[in-house]
Amino acid sequence: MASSTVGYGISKLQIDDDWASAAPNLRINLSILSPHQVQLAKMLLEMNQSHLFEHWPELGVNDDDKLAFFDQVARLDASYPGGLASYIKTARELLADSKSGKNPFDGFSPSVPSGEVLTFGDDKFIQYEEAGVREARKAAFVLVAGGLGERLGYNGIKVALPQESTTGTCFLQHYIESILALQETSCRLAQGEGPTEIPLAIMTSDDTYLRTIELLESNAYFGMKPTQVKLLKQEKVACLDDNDARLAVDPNNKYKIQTKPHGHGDVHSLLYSSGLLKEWLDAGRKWVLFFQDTNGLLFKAIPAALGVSATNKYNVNSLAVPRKAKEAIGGITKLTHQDGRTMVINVEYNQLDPLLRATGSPDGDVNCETGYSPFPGNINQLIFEIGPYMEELSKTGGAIKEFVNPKYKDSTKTAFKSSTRLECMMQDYPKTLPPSARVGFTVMETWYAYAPVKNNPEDAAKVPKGNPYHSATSGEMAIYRANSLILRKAGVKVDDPVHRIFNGQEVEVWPRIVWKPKWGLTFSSIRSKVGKNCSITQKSTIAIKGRNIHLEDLDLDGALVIDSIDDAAEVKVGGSVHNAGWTIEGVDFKDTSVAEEVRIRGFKINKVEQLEKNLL
Ligand code: UGB
Repeated sequence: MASSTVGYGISKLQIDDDWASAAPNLRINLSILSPHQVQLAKMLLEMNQSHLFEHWPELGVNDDDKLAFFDQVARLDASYPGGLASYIKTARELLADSKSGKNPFDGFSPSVPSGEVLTFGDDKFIQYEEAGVREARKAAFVLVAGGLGERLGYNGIKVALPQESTTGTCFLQHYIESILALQETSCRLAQGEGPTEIPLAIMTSDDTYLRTIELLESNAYFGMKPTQVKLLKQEKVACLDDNDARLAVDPNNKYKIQTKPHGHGDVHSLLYSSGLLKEWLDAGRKWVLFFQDTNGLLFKAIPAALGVSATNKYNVNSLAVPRKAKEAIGGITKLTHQDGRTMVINVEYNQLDPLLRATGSPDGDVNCETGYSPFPGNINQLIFEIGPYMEELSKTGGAIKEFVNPKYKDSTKTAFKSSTRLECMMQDYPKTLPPSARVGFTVMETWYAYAPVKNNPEDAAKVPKGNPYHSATSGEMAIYRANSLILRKAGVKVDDPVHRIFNGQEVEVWPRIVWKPKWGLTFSSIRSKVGKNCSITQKSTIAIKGRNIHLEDLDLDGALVIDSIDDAAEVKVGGSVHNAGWTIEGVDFKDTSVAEEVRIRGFKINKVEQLEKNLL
C-alpha cells in the first residue's frame, strides 16, 4: 500500500490499488509512478509478470532504479507493434507450439520453385541491367546493419571493414559510392524528370548506431548528402524465462529486463513507424531495395535484379544464388499446403533439413546431381514495390511472423538452459501476403553476386571442403575474381589465378583488379571502356578511380593506379606498364601485432612499386 502518501492521495490510492495486490512490493511504491507508468504496471500484472517486483524494496529505497525500470518498460512497449502485452501473448503461443513440437511448416510440403535465372553478360542480362538503371532513380535503399556479427568476432562494426585491401575501401563507402553512381546514371537518363536523389536508410541497433554515425561523419558521408542518409535504430526485445513467457530479469541489474536482438525483420516496422516509407511513396518512389552489411559483390547484381522486378512487375523479388547443401544461407522453397495454398518463401538454413526429412526426403538437405542443393540460396537481398508494400504495412504495422528457439534443459521442455526471446527475419515478409501478390525470385551466379564476410578465420577453415568460407579472406578474393572475370568477358586477357592458403583457407588469387562504381556500374558500361589488346598478368594490381578512363593497348605486369577528373571526356590509358608491383604477404590471424582488419583476412599487401597516373 502507498502508505507514505498523505491526505487525499492515501484514500484514492487505497481505493485504486487493489489491482496491485498480486505484487505487494509494487503496491507500496505506486505513489512514485506517473499515470502512464501505472498503466504499464497494470499491463505487466495482467500479463502475469508480478515476479518483476518481488525484490522491490520499500518506498524511498532505490526509487531512481524503479523509475528507470519503467522507462525501459515504456521503450519495450512502444517499440513493438501492439506493445509489450502483445509480445508476451505471442511468446506464449509460440512457446506452447515449440513445447508441443508443432512444426511451423505443418501441412506444407516443399518443392523446388522456378524463378528468373540470369547469366552475367548475356543479352537478357544486359537488357535487365538497362531496365534496372532506368528504374533506379525511383528506388530507395535500406541497409540492415544492426547485427553484431558474432560469428565474425570482429570488434568494430562490419560496415567499417575494408572490403578489399588494395584500396582499403570499406563496405559502407562502396555501398554509398555504388548508390551515387546509380543515381548519377539513372537521373541522367531521365533528363530531369522525377526524383533526383536515391535515399539510403540504415537500420542500426544499440550495438552499431554510434559507430555508424561516427563512420559517416568522419568521412563526410562518403560523398552522399547527409540529408540523403537516414539512420533507424532497432530496439532489443525482452527475454523470456519460461513457457509462461515470464520476462527475464537482467542478471547484472535487477531493475532491468534482460533483452536480446529481435532480428533483421524489425526493418519493416521501423520503416513504417518512422514515416520513411510514406515519405518515399509520396515522393513518387517505386522500389525499396534491402541489403546486408558485408557483400562486396552485391552491386554488380543490383541493376539487373531491379530490371527483373520492373520487367516482371514483381511486388517482391528475392535474390538467390546456387546453394551448397548445409550452407548457412536459407533455401528459397515452394511450399504447398494440403488445402492447396502455395507460397514461395525462404526456409531458413536450420529449418530446411528437418522440413525435408519430415516430408519424404530422408537424406534431408543434400546436394543433387548438379553438386548443389536443388533449392536456390537466399542472399537476403530483397526488392519490394513500395505501393503494395505500404498497403500491406498499413494493415500489419510491419509486424513480421516471429519464431522462438528455446534451448530446453531436458526432454520435459519445462525449463530453458538460458533465457530466450522472439525473433523475426526480414525475408519472412511475404508470409502474410495474399496469393494474388506477385512474389518472384532471381537466381544469379555466385561469383558476381554473393561473397559475404561472416565467419571468423577458425570457423572458416573448418567449413566442409567445396563449401564457401564466407570469411574476410574469401570475401576479398571474390572481388578480385569477379572483376578479373568481368574484364575477361569484356575482352581483356587476364591471367589465371594461383592458389594460396591464408588463415587455413585455400583460395584463388587473381590479379588485384578494382574499380570505383562510377567507372564500372554495369557490364555494358565496362565493355564500352575497354578497348582492344589489353592484358593483365596474375601478379598485377590495377585500381581505376576515374569515371571516363578507357583502357586501350594496355600491357600490365605490375601495379597501376589511375585517376581522372569526373567530367573529363574519354581519358585513354594504355601502353606497357611493368614494375615490381604490389605483393601479397601472409599474416597469421593470431598475430596481435597486426591490425585486426588485416589479420582476419590472413594477408597484407606490400606496395613495392607502382605507376600512378593522375589524369586531372
Ligand atoms: N541484422 C540486423 O540488422 N539486426 C539484427 O537483429 C540481426 C541482423 P547475419 P543470418 O547472408 O544470405 C541471413 O547474422 O541472419 C543484420 C538470412 O536470414 O549476417 O544468419 C546484420 O547486420 C539467411 O537466410 O545473417 O542469415 C546483417 O546485415 C541468409 O540469407 C544481416 O542482418 C543469410 O543472411 C544478416 O545477419 C545470407
